[in-house]
Amino acid sequence: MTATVPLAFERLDEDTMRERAERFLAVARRRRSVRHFATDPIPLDVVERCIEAAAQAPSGANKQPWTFALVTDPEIKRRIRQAAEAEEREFYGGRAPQSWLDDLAHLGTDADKPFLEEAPALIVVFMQRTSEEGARHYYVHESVGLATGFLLAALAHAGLATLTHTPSPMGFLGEILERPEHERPFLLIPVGYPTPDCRVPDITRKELGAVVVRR
Ligand code: IYR
Repeated sequence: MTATVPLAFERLDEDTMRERAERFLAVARRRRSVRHFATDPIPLDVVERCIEAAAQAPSGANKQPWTFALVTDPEIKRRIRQAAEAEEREFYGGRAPQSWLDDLAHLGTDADKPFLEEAPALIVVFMQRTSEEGARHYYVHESVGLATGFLLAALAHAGLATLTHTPSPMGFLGEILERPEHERPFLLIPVGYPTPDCRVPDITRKELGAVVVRR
């Protein structure tokens, strides 16, 4: 048993709780996946603070099985774009079953991924399947998923746009970013400002009644 410390927890009055829940819901509602990024620079110190927020997520046995590669080097972004587009051409050109392509049609996506160069930063989230020494990690997908959720929320809250991009397969990210064998790419997240004329698909989220069951 490790030593314990007093919990830092503030009980809020209910009106304050409601106000904060509403404000966070507004941030979550406004967040949309963006595929058209301005090339304007972004404050990287803000992005780093958001990565720190992500790294506060709970994880199996507190192993914190994640690495965030923050990529701003134009040459590395170019290599990532080239490799991603090569995989995506295979995906759109026959690897994906027609039913999958049908499900994506309303998003208007294709194999061209200019945002991988246009966005001023890419965050590549890696999951550590084991520790560097080969010790066991637990609930790795759940843990890294939680940290990634924290990251997307923190970036949206800080005023930055993101895309959750999953070129498949994405083993090339470990190679280009020279990550060790025990790490596997989890998600590729372009970060930046949307272009002024950015448009997004006209989609909606399910209403509360469709996602909650009360017992
Ligand atoms: N990885 C491809 C295809 C794609 C798959 C899903 I599921 C999406 O929600 C969106 C796209 C691409 O990025 O184009």
